[in-house]
Amino acid sequence: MGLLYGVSQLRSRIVVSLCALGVCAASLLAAPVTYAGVPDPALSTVPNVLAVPGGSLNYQVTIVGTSGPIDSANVTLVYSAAADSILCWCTGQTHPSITATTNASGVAVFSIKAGGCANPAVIPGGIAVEVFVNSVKLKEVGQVSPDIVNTRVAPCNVSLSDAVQFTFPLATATYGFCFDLNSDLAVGLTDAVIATPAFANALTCN
Ligand SMILES: [Ca+2]
Ligand SMILES: [Ca+2]
Repeated sequence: MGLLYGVSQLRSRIVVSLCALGVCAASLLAAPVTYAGVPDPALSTVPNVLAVPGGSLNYQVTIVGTSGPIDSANVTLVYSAAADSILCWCTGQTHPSITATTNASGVAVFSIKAGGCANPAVIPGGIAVEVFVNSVKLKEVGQVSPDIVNTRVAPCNVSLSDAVQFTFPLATATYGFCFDLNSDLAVGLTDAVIATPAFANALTCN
């Protein structure tokens, strides 16, 4: 923020100086200031983290700046201590920080081997997952998973108890943070499509 303010100030000073010399040009005043490679939260797509025991569901983010998609950006998910402690982590899954890199379309794909739901609204401190792009914080999100009844210690598993929890919200399109697997702020068929294979295959991990 300090750097952006500094650049803006400097530009203002240059404009004032040139105006004082009588060469103040409308085009100079109207010159757009863009910062290539700086992610814009409003243009980027960062849904709640989707995780499942075994990691067979992809979690995808798209990082976009004012100049378009940002290639080769380092995207890091940082779980708060509170969230980290209530989720179920498969052995071998690094945490609380997980990193992936964007491609030319600005897309970074994670395959997170974990279970459990982390709703920031009900977590001590109010933060579940912070999303950093090239070390700059872009957004705070939560985590969702078909493994909603989670054991908190491996083995993590998707079983009948999880399916039972999902049945009513999916059947009645009743919104709940933990049941909205695709982060569209609704619970329905698209979430069922994501969850059903996890239930059918009883996904698990040690
Ligand atoms: Ca479970
Ligand atoms: Ca949904």
